[in-house]
Amino acid sequence: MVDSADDGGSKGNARRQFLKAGLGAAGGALAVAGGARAAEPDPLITEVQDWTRYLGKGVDATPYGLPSQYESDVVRRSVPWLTADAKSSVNFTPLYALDGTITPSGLCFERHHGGVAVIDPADHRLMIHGMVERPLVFTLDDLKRFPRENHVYFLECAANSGMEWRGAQLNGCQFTHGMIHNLEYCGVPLRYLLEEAGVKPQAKWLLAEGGDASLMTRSIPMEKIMDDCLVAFKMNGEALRPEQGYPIRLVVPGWEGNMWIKWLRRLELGDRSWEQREETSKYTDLLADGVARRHTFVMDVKSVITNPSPQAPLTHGKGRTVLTGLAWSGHGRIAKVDVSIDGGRNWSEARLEGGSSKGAYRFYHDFDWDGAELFLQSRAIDEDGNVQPTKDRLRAERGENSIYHNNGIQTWHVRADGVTENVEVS
Ligand SMILES: Nc1nc2c(c(=O)[nH]1)N[C@H]1C(S)=C(S)[C@@H](COP(=O)(O)O)O[C@H]1N2
Ligand SMILES: [Mo]
Repeated sequence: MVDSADDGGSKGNARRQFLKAGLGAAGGALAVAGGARAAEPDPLITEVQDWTRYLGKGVDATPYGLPSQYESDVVRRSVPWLTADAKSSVNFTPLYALDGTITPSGLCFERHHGGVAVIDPADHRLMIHGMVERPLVFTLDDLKRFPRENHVYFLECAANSGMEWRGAQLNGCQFTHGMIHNLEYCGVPLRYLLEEAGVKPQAKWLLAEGGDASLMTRSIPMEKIMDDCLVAFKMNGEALRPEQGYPIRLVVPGWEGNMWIKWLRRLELGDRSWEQREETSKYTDLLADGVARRHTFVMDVKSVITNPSPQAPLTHGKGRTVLTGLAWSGHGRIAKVDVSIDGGRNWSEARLEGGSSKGAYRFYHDFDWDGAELFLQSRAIDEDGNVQPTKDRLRAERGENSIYHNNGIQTWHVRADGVTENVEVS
C-alpha cells in the first residue's frame, strides 16, 4: 500500500513501496494478520552496512567449510542425567533447526557404547567366516572394487522416544525424537561379499561385530542380508564421519539402529541367532504379562512435527504459519501424513516433499494461525497401510514397561503467547 500523504514524485513513491516491501519480508506474519501499517525507514536498507563496505575473506580461508557463526546454537545436545559416562552415551540431532530430509553430517546424533574408535583405514580389515566355502578378509581398497550403490535411508535408535512411554517428559523434539538421522549412503551390497565367500546352505543368520572397544555384536537373518544391507564407506558423498563408524559401517535399512554396526570388522555366518546382549537384555520389549517381544527389528511408521516445537516456538504472532515435520517407516514409503491443530479432533492431509523408501519424508501444512492455543499432532501412514498409533493404543497393546519402539503420536501445546510445550493428548 502506498502512503499518499506526502508527495516525492514517482521516484519517491517507488522508494516508499520498496521500503514497505522490505518491512513486509521482515515481519510478514504481522503484515498479513494486522493489515497495512505505517512504514518506518529501515536503517538496514537505507544505511551502508559493514559487509558491503569491506572485502570478505578470500577462498581457502576455511579449506573444510563450516556453518555460519550465526548458526552456533544448531548443535547436537545430550541429556546428562540419562547416562553415567559420555563414552557409553547418546546425543541428539537438532531436528527443530533442520529442514528438507538429509541430516547434515556434523549434526547426526551419536550413540556409542565404548567411545569413538579411531581407525586408520589402511589398518582396517573386514573378515567373513563361519558357514562359508572360503573365509575372506577385505581391506577398504578391496571393498571399493565391488559394484557400489547409493541410497538414502533413515537410522533410528529403537530407544528413540523411549523416555516418553508413560507420558510427556523431555521438552523438545531434539530430545524426544532426535535419535534419528537420514543420510545418503554409498556402499557395496553385502550379498556381493557373501557371494564371493560362498554361503553354505545351512547358514541362516549372520553375526556382525564392530571394531570399537564395545565390540558390539548383533545377529541378522539371512533374508535381510541378501535383500538390501550395505557395507557403507561414504555418507552424504564424503567418507563416513568417525562418529558414524569410519571407515565402514553396516547399513540395515528400516531396521533398528543398534543393528547398524559401526567400525564393522567381522561377519560370521551361522545357523541360528547368537542371542547377544544387545538382542536379549537390550532391544527387547517387556510386555505387561512379563513376556518380552524379541526380534522386533523393523522400525514402525512414525512422524513428528519439528516446527513449531518447544525449541522453535511460534514467535511471529497470528496469521501466515508454516507447520513442518518428518515422517518415516521401516516398511518402505510414506503414503500420507495427516496433521491436526486441535489435538486430533480434526485432521488435514499434509503436503509431502522429498523422501524415499526407508528414508525420511518432509511434510508441510501451511495455515493461518488465529492466535488461539493449538494442540499439534501428526500421524503418518505408510504404503503397507500401517497407521502411526496414539500413545494410548500403544500402551494398551504393550503395557507400561517398554522403552523401545515407541512410535506413538506426539503432541505439542502451542500457547496463545507462542510458547510451545511437550504434552500428551491420547
Ligand atoms: N560398533 C558399534 N556399532 C554401533 C554402536 C556401538 O556402540 N558400537 N551403537 C549402535 C546403536 S545402539 C545405534 S542407535 C547406532 C547409532 O548410530 P550413530 O552413532 O551413527 O547415530 O549405531 C549402532 N552401532
Ligand atoms: Mo541404539
